[in-house]
Amino acid sequence: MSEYIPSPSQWVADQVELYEGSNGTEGLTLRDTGLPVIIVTNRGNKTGAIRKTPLMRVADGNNYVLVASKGGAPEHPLWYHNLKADPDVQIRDGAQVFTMQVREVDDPAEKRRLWDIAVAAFPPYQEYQDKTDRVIPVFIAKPAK
Ligand code: F42
Repeated sequence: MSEYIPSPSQWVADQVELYEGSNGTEGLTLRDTGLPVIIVTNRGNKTGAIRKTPLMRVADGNNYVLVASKGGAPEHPLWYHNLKADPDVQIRDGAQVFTMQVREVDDPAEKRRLWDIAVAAFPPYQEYQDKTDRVIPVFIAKPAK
């Protein structure tokens, strides 16, 4: 078992601790938005450590859409590089935990469809895209075979 290294961002680490510590019964939403969050558990591509990243819950059937927005920051979040290097993840959605595999969505039509679903679930994603020069990456997570 690898070491788990919490996020250096305190509010993020706090959300993970509450969410996971309660087995997905508390800390389920982003601050006061009331909008649901999932927790992605993955491996760091340099440290090999376990990382846990809360993201907005964007569902497409049994799949999840992961949006690497980082609040519209100029650079991709580090978890983007982690998922590119190792696509095997666990996703906690409330009390349920799924073993999943992620893939970055490159196809323009597929990306447009998933982007629209993401913005419907969390409208600020569009503001984040509008304020940054980078194209925000999107992953699709599917149940592992
Ligand atoms: N971020 C999003 O991008 N999209 C969302 O939908 C989203 C929703 C959300 C909801 C609730 C919440 O609490 C947070 C939310 N966030 C969302 C923020 C998200 O959880 C991340 O904190 C944010 O995207 C920044 O990701 P980051 O991976 O850049 O995090 C930094 C702060 C971080 O953890 N840095 C670590 C550190 O020690 O500096 C390094 C982490 C790391 O992965 N290291 C790798 C390793 O090997 O261990 C090496 C990575 C490399 O390639 O260098």
